[in-house]
Amino acid sequence: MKTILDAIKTIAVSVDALIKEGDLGYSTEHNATGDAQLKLDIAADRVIEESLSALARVRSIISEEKENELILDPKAPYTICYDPLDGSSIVDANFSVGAIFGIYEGEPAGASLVTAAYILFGRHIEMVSVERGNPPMRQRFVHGRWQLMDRKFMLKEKGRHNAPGGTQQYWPPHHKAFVDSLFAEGYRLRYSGGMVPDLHHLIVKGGGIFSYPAASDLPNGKLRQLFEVLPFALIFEAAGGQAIDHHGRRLLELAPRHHHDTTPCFFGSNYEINALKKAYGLAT
Ligand code: P6P
Repeated sequence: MKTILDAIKTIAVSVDALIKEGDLGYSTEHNATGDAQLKLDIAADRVIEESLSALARVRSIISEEKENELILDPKAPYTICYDPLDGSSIVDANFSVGAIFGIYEGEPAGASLVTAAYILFGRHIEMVSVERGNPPMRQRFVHGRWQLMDRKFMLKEKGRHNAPGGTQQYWPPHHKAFVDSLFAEGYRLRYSGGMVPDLHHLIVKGGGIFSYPAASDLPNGKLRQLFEVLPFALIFEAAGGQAIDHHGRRLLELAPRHHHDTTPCFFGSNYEINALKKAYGLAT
């Protein structure tokens, strides 16, 4: 697994350079979910595909930017699912964006996710990785080298930040009432529209909640299970938090039928997730 994580570090530096120099224009293409693709999406995807294809022990790679799985070695153990540039719709505003990786042993699903990692392209490059069972590992790339940071990064029982995703006018009433109840308790709004910076912020600040509900415009949510949701579920659970769907199921119990399936998702500290379960009429 170290070889794969080292490759992701090298990818981080290459994609960061692309973001800084790259063409922010749109291509004529669309990804599997129908999103228009930036030339940067395609360039980042190409860098990652090239790097991961050169690794041993990788059975296949599945990109958010491509419809089909790329089979590399049918006898190898790992399938790597990745979102090469998450938040490309905010990169032109110079907001921080990220890349997300889920490494699965066997058919990709919550139960087969063995390692999750994300890269945050911010003031400096930061990588967070969690291997199932191992403590979380947090490193940042500053002044040309990777520095190991605090390994603990545990969430507190209760946080102070609320990151509500989606379009409010399409939220179900009980979700709107839940989000408003946190603000009425004094929670601060922290939402950039980039999943990686928004969830990284909760981890660094020690808690709170990120929510992307089932809504009338997106009844199955927006975020993709294999490339976005399941990797962050492993990371949040490793940090002592919870990661559930709108039925109260642990996200790591999900098994998508199709590679690009999405799901409503909630990530956060215990207090906020339990409050959401109550608002949704779920057992706590
Ligand atoms: P909304 C970015 O497009 C993304 O896929 C995630 O990075 C982010 O959390 C979400 O969509 C934002 O969606 O509907 O709140 O703008």
